[in-house]
Amino acid sequence: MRYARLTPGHGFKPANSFLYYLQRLIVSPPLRGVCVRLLRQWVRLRQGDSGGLPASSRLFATLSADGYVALGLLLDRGQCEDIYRHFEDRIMTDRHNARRQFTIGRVPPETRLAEYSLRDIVACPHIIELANSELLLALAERYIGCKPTISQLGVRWSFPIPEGRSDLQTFHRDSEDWRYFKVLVYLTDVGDDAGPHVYVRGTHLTRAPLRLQLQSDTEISGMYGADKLITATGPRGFGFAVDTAGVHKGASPTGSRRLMLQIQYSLFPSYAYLYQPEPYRGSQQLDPYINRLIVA
Ligand SMILES: O=C(O)CCC(=O)C(=O)O
Repeated sequence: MRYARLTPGHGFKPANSFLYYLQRLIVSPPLRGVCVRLLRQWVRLRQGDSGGLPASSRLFATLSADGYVALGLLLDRGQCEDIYRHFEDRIMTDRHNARRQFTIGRVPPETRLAEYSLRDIVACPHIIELANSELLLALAERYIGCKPTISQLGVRWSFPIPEGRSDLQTFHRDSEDWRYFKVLVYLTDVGDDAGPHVYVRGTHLTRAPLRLQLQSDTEISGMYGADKLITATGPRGFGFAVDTAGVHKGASPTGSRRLMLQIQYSLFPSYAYLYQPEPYRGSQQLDPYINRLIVA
């Protein structure tokens, strides 16, 4: 999977412009709702449902109402350590300069965000199993309304850099598909100084502008009020589900660096990306439809 930039300002070119912009152009929430109902029915007719456990009604209701729900500890300490060790000598790529590649022991001081390859993520212990766990697939099936597709898998470092900020560290909305959400899981402890995720409650239900835009902290607190902001801090292993069609950002770390896993579930592939699925050598039986974009 090659990552294209979804936030404005980087001359982003989607893998399939027609399908990508088609879903972006329909910004009216009721009209999008009608499209989603028709499209999910089409997927249901072709794929059936996964026959898994029903999602917890509380998780589904909170995600639907707020756009954010805490999922508690999704990985234990030992699993987080296994993941950390797996990536310790793997190469990551600077998100803002693909020519710069390094390991965690040799991060250039000016690096703000850096990401591991899909191949290394699929080969990592616990990640594919978590993405295919009953809890997450049941929530995804309920929220998407049909068998979901895993349309993005990422593991990203955020480093404390005194000046500037990246697009992901400024308030924005994503526009990945007709309907989707992300599960974000911290792989290091994240307090206020480690760049926690910040989400504006309820904004996934509001109309998105036609042109994606970045917004300052002052604009966002002026528009929504500080009490609408959810700041997700938690120990390593803590995860939450978030509908990133709503306004959000990863705060810039001011003290500690942050490692985070990101799993995206959607109705269709994200037409922003070119997918190159990678071999999975683990023992879990995977649903080939749900995993088709990431696992060869
Ligand atoms: O790093 C974060 O917490 C936010 C990530 C983000 O903005 C995104 O994936 O669109």
